[in-house]
Amino acid sequence: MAQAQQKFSSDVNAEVEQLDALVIGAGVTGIYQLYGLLQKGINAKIFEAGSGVGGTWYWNRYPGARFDSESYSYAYSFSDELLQEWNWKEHYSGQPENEQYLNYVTDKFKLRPNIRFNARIKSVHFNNASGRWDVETEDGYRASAQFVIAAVGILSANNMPNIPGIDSFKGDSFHTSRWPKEAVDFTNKRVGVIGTGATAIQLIPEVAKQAGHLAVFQRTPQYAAPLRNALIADDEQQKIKDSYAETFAKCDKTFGGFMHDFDPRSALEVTPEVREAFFEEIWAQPGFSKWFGCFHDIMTSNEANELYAEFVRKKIRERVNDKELAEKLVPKDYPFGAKRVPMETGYYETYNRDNVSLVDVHESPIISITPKGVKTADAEYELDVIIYATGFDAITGELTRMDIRGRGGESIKEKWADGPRTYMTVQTADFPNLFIPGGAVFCNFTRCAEVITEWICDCIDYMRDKGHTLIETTVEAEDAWTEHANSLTEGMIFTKTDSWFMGSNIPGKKRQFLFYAAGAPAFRDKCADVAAKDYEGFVFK
Ligand code: N01
Repeated sequence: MAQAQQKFSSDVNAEVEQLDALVIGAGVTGIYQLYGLLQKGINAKIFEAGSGVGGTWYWNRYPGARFDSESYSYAYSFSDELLQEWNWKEHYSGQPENEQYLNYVTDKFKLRPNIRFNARIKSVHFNNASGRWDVETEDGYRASAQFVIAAVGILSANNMPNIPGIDSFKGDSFHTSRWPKEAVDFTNKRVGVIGTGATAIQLIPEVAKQAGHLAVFQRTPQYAAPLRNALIADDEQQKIKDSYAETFAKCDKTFGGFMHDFDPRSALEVTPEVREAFFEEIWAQPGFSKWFGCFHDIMTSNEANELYAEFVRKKIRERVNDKELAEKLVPKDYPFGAKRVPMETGYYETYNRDNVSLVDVHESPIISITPKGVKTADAEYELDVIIYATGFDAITGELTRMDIRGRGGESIKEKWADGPRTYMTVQTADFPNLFIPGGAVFCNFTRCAEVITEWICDCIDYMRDKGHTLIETTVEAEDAWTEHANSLTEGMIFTKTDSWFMGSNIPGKKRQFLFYAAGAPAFRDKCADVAAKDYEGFVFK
């Protein structure tokens, strides 16, 4: 570490690119962050590991990848012109169109010249002498920036399971989040998918249509709910465009920044008939209505939750012909909504196909990957292709895997060994001028990404006005916020099972709810309040 800083502080030459702000990542957050900074006349650039923009929508190009929230509630809201000229084709848009959209935004606002592609970050070190950040990419390109904005996303660092023999497999293997750009042909192939999270549940029906045989290795069944996607007809398109203001106003008011909000009634206060009719009503609606539109107390009361969980189990059983198989697909030992609810299109019917089988690896665990396929405790499954739909080291993973070192030389990984410590999710003490617009708020991603990126732009603008060069959260503010954030999840259903929400899908990671859970409106109010109080909780130099 000391060596790296010395190397930079002695470098007073033009080989090191000088920037006011360096944004890491050209995903949904980074693109809008760059736009905002350039609007304010700040000399800013994105360093992006991929060869194109899109972030999540660049990397996760597996068959079936799509939005689970409405295309028009996930879209950027900052430009009326953009809203009016972009035509979403589907209510829940697929990955190819999402990637096109983000490319369109990049070009419309002339951002591409300020993006350095194929620039995977090797190190980000605070230089005590210059008071700036020294950044180096894996191919040796170097930059010095006053501000670093780590727009690295929340589901970026992938989770490859540590299964013995994983490198010995002779066929093709893919992680869903590193899917190749060329289409993968599964015709006549024996394919295995490991995992049954939201990703696998989108992918499995698509692969099953093509594969010779598909074996799904399931450890934990899911409460998946029908997405009910549809093409957007011309008259609907106009209505969507005419009602953007209302759509975003609605999202601003809801707990999760979605178009759906919890019903204020308790599931326990209504009659069984009213309850069942309401469950049927939300189940028939598209998207997350079946989760965020339910009785509010399904997220806090075990009793209320169990009523809905049983309703969902019944819905799963109705769709699978083989009763024994249906039972394996029905979750029984954790509450509905404790894991992120996957949205599906024909997922359960896929198991009625002759070319699809389910391997219950809870019953008979995976022992190893062999040159021929997957070996479980009681059989070996010969495969041509293995797909790892095994998820992510979420929220903190990309930051802790990157070599980011603050004022004292400590890395984020070291500092967060016992869980993340931030103020407002956006800064961590001893890492001055480092902003994390990371989306660590339980929120429809773009809705809160806009809030925090705008807040960062305003903050930098404020600093320029006042002549400040350095901003840093205080340890006191960080301690108070971390304690407050951790206290919010007490009693919440999320804590009742293991998932990436809880960090417990990653061996050795501290088990705690990783999102700020006070709701999107409370987070937005906090941002506004802190700014109005001259950035209370931060100190400037
Ligand atoms: O990852 P996951 P994901 N042996 O962690 C299993 C977002 N997303 O990529 O549950 C066997 O949910 C693991 O099993 P278990 C969305 O927020 C968004 O599917 O740990 N199995 C689980 O089944 C989502 O929540 C969209 O027992 C192993 C699976 O792998 C998030 O991405 C679309 C294993 C991992 O599931 C992550 O979803 C899709 C092992 N060793 C996804 N290791 C949108 O709509 C892991 N598993 C925007």
